[in-house]
Amino acid sequence: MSEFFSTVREPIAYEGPESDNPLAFRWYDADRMVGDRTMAEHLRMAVCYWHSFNWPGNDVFGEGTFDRPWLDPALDPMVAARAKMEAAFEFFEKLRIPYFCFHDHDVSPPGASFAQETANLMTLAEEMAGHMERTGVGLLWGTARLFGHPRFMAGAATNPDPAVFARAAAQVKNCLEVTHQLGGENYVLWGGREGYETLLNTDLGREFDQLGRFLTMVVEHKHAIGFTGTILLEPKPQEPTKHQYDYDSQTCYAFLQRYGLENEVKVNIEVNHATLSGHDFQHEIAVAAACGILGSVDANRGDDRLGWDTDQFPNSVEQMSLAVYEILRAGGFSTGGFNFDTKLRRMSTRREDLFHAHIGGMDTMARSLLVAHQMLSDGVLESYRSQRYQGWGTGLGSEILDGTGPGVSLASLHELVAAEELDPQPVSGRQEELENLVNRYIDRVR
Ligand code: XUL
Ligand code: CO
Repeated sequence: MSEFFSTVREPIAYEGPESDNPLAFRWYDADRMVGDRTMAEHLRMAVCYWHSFNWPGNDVFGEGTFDRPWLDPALDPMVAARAKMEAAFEFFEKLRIPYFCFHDHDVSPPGASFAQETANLMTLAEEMAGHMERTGVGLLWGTARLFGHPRFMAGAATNPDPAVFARAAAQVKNCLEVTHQLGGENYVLWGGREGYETLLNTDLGREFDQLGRFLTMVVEHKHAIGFTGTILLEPKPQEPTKHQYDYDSQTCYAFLQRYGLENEVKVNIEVNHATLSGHDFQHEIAVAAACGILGSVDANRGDDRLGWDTDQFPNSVEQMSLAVYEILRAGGFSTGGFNFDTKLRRMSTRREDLFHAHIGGMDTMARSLLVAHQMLSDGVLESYRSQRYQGWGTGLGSEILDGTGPGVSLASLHELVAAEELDPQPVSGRQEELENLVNRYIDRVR
């Protein structure tokens, strides 16, 4: 096999925070124990196939800028797919990343017919299994590309034409089965074009039911084939459609409850999607955790001044520490992990830039893990929180929650307030003190 990333001779190693080697980890030390798990086990990081290997670096105004020879349209598509796969696994191995994620069409050309599409995917999945076996890299999740082809322009499951729904269902069946064969730990459904452009031509209620039916069929098929991974919805508020139905974690939870799927499906929260929906990333994690649907994360970031999905590599330890804190507080990942759903900038044209980008992202996650773990194990924030809510554990608080004593009704509470002249005094929320505390942890952690 000829090397594609030939300027990176050795697998990336941990050298510690003092290292100036740009091709070394300063924080990510895979086997270091953090509490009861290693860093690798906590973070379960993955490279995404699409932005890293299947995107030429084009944008709406300009052509591809990256050196990705397998994307040459003159090549036989199966030959190109194999070259791409070789380069991808060389990258995974040299980066020492434990997982990757893919869309069916990232790894396999769709072909001229559905039969061809299916045959290509089955052939290439088998070859991918060989690469996985050889390198020890696992599959965090698979997903089907239900938004690129013109047939999906008005949605896949939410399309006005049931034949498009059927075609999408067939594609998901293939991809779910391949994910299962490859030992994938999750299966993701990002609602690519499940949304609308204008209400003038859209029947919202009908489209909700179509989406509910589709997801129910996915869950039924998961059980039929014995797939034990998690099915994940990926919330996003807009882009490509003006309004996407899986707007944010809370919207997804309401949708899952409506169709009786809240115990079957969780969410894959993406940082940049969270910020596009007007929330902090940390908020999205906390909502999902509170609803019991926290599944996995697409780790990237947006740009404060741009209102679209820039998918940049994460580099804010503060942002990630707060989110990892919420994840650890909820018990950590089970089947989920951190997938780098991230794009290089178009000017990062050296092959090696893909390494620098991922090393920075992995170090950001590792350092954030150390901060979050230390904050959680010291219990400082938790003791503030429990002190703040202590009134709800006993006496009046528990009577209100249980509907007993004076907590039975509005009328009984009215009686209590009138009889005792209840006049609770404001208590400081101590926000700035807590923010300073987080910064102290970021400064001190090693
Ligand atoms: C799109 C996005 C996708 C999903 C997988 O914004 O995040 O890459 O993660 O389809
Ligand atoms: Co994503």
